[in-house]
Amino acid sequence: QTEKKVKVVFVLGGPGSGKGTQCANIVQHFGYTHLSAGDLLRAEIKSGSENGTMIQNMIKEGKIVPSEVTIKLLQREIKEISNDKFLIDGFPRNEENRAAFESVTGIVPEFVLFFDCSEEEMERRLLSRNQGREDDNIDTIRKRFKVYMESSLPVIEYYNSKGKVRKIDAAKPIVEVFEAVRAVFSPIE
Ligand code: UP5
Ligand code: MG
Repeated sequence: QTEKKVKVVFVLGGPGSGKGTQCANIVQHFGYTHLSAGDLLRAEIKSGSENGTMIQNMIKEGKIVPSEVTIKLLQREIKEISNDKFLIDGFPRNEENRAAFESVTGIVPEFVLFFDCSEEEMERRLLSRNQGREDDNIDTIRKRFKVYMESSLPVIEYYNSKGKVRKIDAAKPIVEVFEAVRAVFSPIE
């Protein structure tokens, strides 16, 4: 069986930087399929899977779920969905995630969309989101910021050194952020 050839864009940025919001816009305008690693993990908790309790505890502590769990969920979607263009939102979150995804799937991202936003603004957005996410409380938000700075930013730096990062000023209003995002995607479509 031949592996299907897919195009992947990683969508990275801090908690509350607007990854999910802008991915929805990219799906509408450019025909990608949106895979949010966090959404897949939260669905896994709800499904009552054997890993559910472990995932729930990790998310509550803002910690990064073991990569084999996340990669399996992403891989299942990529295999089952009959599209060849995917936005992978919120993954890879550390060096180990990045290296494991590359070696397990053989997929190298086309580029990395990076939403750059201040912690103050991200915190404001997360505290007013009101979607009942168990990690949207000030204690967990602080932990998420710390993990982001220590583990996730180095991944962005790695891709930056390879010339793959497309940096977006994500502190602006949603419509203006999408104008910048559109400018990144338009030339390649
Ligand atoms: N909003 C959005 N854009 C705005 C703008 N320009 N101006 C004003 N408001 C704006 O947006 C957040 C809120 O801000 C919304 O209310 C929105 O309307 C508003 P959203 O688009 O949801 O931001 P996003 O970046 O997607 O924020 P999210 O909270 O989803 O980011 P995280 O990276 O924290 O969450 P994720 O779901 O990716 O991960 C959650 C947890 O899962 C992690 O902490 C970790 O424990 C676990 N996880 C793993 O272990 N491994 C993974 O690979 C992925 C997740
Ligand atoms: Mg999100």
